[in-house]
Amino acid sequence: MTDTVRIIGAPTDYGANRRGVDMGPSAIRYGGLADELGGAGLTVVDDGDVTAPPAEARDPEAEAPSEGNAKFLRETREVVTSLADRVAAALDEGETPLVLGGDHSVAIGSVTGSARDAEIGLVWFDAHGDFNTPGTSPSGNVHGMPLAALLGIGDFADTPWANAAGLSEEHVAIVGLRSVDDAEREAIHDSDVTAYTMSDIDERGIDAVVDDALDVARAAPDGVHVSLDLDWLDPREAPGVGTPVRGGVTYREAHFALEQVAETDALRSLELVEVNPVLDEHNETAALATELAASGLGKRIL
Ligand code: 6HN
Ligand code: MN
Ligand code: MN
Ligand code: MN
Repeated sequence: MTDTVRIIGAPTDYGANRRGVDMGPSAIRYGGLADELGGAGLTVVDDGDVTAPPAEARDPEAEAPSEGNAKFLRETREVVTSLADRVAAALDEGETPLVLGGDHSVAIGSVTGSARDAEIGLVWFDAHGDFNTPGTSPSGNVHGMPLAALLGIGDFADTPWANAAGLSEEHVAIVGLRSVDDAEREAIHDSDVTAYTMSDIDERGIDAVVDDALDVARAAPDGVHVSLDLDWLDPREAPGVGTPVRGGVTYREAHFALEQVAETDALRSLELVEVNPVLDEHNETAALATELAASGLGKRIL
């Protein structure tokens, strides 16, 4: 990665079931992001937010029938298209994009932009598989679908807006799974994605699992995008998320994992998603996100 980080906010909640995650970018900035990154010796440029009108201003019923059981898919498409352009532009300038969500559907834009004219790997730190499609989703929430969208799984096949051309299943690793829907389980098994559950972390330790996940992603020649859903952490450490699941990684495990990311020197782009300040306690999840970003971007203690 380069020493200049470009912050790009994507303030959406179209993809989530709980309102408030659209305030994530503000909360993360307010939580001290620029100071944390500056303290890590990085030059920080803040690009502001991509435009995302509030859900109230949109009509969720106005979907094309082919988009089926997926709420706000059209609005999501608009946001991820402009986000992808911003991410690609930052990379063209030789900067490292840092995307602030917003719900996890924004990853469709971050990864598509990062994979433009490049063959990248992806590490997805999450309690959830995010492997649903409009046809399998139990909720209709697009934040449960971004990985399937990026890989063109199931009814996402041949949807040009969602397919990241420079991303192959063999270069994708999911880490920390503990809440997977039946159809997602099947789709993950049928894919060439590598998936590690919390049990894998219990059994082998965070070091071995994250090393392996990074090896999967680094097999791609042009670097790694890291997508960090804050619900990857245990809700005791990260209460401000819309879909908390008990039994996540600890504060120290999360930091160690992000330090491993920095150590590989393969990071191309990073995103922090699903911080919901309405559900948070004194902005602690947002502040935690800033610390984890600094670790991932190379902060050193000594
Ligand atoms: N996230 N699997 C559930 C669904 O509605 O599809 C939960 C998804 C959560 C997504 O946290 O990014
Ligand atoms: Mn997620
Ligand atoms: Mn999640
Ligand atoms: Mn190691």
